[in-house]
Amino acid sequence: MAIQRTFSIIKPDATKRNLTGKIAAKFEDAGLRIVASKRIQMTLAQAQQFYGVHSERPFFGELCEFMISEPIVVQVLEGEDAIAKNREVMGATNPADAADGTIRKEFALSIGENSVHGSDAPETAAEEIAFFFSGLELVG
Ligand code: RTP
Ligand code: MG
Repeated sequence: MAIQRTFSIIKPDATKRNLTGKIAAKFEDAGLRIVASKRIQMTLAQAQQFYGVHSERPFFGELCEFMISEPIVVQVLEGEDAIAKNREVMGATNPADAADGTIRKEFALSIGENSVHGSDAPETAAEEIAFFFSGLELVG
């Protein structure tokens, strides 16, 4: 497997509870290098654009409001098979289904307030990285 980059968000429920460092440590412990990182607060328009793929889902409004409720930490993670590795470390969307040792099992509050986002494929990873970061901010 080649070296990949993926995009991660530490979500409002986690930043609010001061879990940024503990979650970042989970990525690093799994062999993912944090090659870019910044704390931001999204506007509603940005959240709606970022989650546009879910615009017809019943939870869309709630999800966008949640994502702008507190600052978030956006990161680019790099490593061998980074996309799959990150999703493994994150655990299942619903913390009730997440495996032991995963971020969502340990920290998530609910299926909505589930502490982290991670890209699901190379195409979405590239789009999501470009949505939040310029080339100058990515230091391998
Ligand atoms: P993510 O995109 O955030 O990495 O998570 P995922 O692939 O595991 O989940 P996805 O199906 O893409 O859903 C995106 C986010 O929407 C919220 N959600 N709420 N209330 C609900 O039933 C529900 N379902 C999904 C979660 O915050 C999920 O991460
Ligand atoms: Mg997803």
